[in-house]
Amino acid sequence: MKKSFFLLVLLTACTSGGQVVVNQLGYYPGQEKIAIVDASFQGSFRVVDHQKGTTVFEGTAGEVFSSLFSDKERTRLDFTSLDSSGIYRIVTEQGMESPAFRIGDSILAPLASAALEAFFLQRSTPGHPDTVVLVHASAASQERPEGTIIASAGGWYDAGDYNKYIVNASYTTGLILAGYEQYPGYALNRRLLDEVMYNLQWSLTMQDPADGGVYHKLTTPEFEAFIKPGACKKPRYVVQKSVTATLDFAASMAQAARIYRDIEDHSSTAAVMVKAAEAAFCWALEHPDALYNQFRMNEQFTPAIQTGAYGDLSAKDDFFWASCELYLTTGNEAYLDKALEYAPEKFTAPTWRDVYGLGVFALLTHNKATPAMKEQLIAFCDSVVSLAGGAPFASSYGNSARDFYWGCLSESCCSNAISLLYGFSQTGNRDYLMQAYHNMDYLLGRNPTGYCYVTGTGSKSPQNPHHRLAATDDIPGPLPGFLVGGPNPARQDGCVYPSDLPDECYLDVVEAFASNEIAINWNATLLHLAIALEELSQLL
Ligand code: 9MR
Repeated sequence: MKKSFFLLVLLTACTSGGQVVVNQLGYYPGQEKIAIVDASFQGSFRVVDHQKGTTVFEGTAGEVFSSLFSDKERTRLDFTSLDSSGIYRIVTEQGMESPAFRIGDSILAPLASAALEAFFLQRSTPGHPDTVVLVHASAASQERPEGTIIASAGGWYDAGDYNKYIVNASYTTGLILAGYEQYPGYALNRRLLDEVMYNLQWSLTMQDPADGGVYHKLTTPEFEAFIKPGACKKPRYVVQKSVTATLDFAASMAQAARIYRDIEDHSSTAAVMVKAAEAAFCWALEHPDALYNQFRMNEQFTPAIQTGAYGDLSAKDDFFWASCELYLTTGNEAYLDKALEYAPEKFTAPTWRDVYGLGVFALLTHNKATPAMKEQLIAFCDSVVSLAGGAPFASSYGNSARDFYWGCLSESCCSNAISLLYGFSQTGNRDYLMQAYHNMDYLLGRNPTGYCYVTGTGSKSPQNPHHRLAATDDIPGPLPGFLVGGPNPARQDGCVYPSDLPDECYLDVVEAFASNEIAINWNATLLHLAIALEELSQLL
């Protein structure tokens, strides 16, 4: 009794709290390999063969870092020099253990293919055939008065809901195809192109052939309940054409036309796409102020539309992205002039709301970026890398309370890492490369909650995402390959969360749409990043 009391005191003196978190998928042999003890800890640790229990590496705890927004401390365990392939776990002197993880090649290949197949699972057919879609009053035109029936079949559901939104869909295909252009050697690229084409075919139906404008979204007035797709009865509408949807459509169609014109079975669609893109751009030039404002729309038209708004206060970034893609595809210098007119003043990692980065990526890939754009990207990468020095989880992401908001794991953690890799391709700066891997480590388990935030992956991953398809398919567990939104202290869902700390404000229940939804744009960042890191692992 006395002895165990003494042991307990000793243990508490050396550490408080106590999980050891790792990237649950593992590490490439040449990668920096860090595990984190979720407490202040001094002492030794071992990496052991997961099955045999034999020790393959011994080390001592590294630096202890304090969180900048909580009173928590975390300790680094560095085992970078272990580079032999195998399945391992970490055991500390006091007996704390990490989940099992792998060291070896092709670590992220299964993640990339799961993230790709997640798009297949999100297909809206046959659940919603969308052969009978009504033109909403806000979208009525002479040729298509209110109530006109159009067909708008295909396309992926946006997220946990069953609607289809052009702004987000265009960002999604744009970022995936940017990855295709940047990493042409990826083994599943043909599959990727076919899957992306499925969504692009739907996007084409969202353009009004009479004037080139593009409907902002295809939606029910309110979100459907958590019912099977085939059981949904609410009418579906196309609503108001918007300048952001039209420009994002123009950008993604121009980009796709450039890529698919050389791909067997798709070249005829590519010809249609470039025309659609140019017509859309013309419409946008004539309607630069047609921003989507759902609140104002609902004051004028019925039925009121309450689903995701994807509203935006500015279309400048959308003008930029569309001009860049149209220039690269057509070679028409007038588009280059437009791109320069709307060029950003600083680099920002791309999100559905801010697509400047997608234009910059396209220009970089085709060696057409201006020196200023390159400098801005490098300044961005340097500032991201500078955050990693004292980072409790050895990642540039997650060190500020502001890193946590709706969709943050995609919009910040993944999107920053993708941008770092464009910086790496421009400069060869290996700090950028290494930090991109560290962001992926954060995403896949080396973080405060210990969750690997991708469904069906790792040893502790979301089981109950806010995902109507998964929740109603009569099969226990989630659909695999989906990144969830991540910790979000704003908690717009009103759920009771286990912690108030920004980086622990994550809840794995179906109702928690503010932290536990899935979405195609978030998966696009996951897919692009997983492919990039898998392809670049040859350089480690
Ligand atoms: O990703 C969007 C996020 O940036 C917004 O803060 C949030 C609230 O407007 O909406 C998110 O997008 C949702 C969309 O509006 C509807 N489908 C589900 C999307 C993911 O939550």
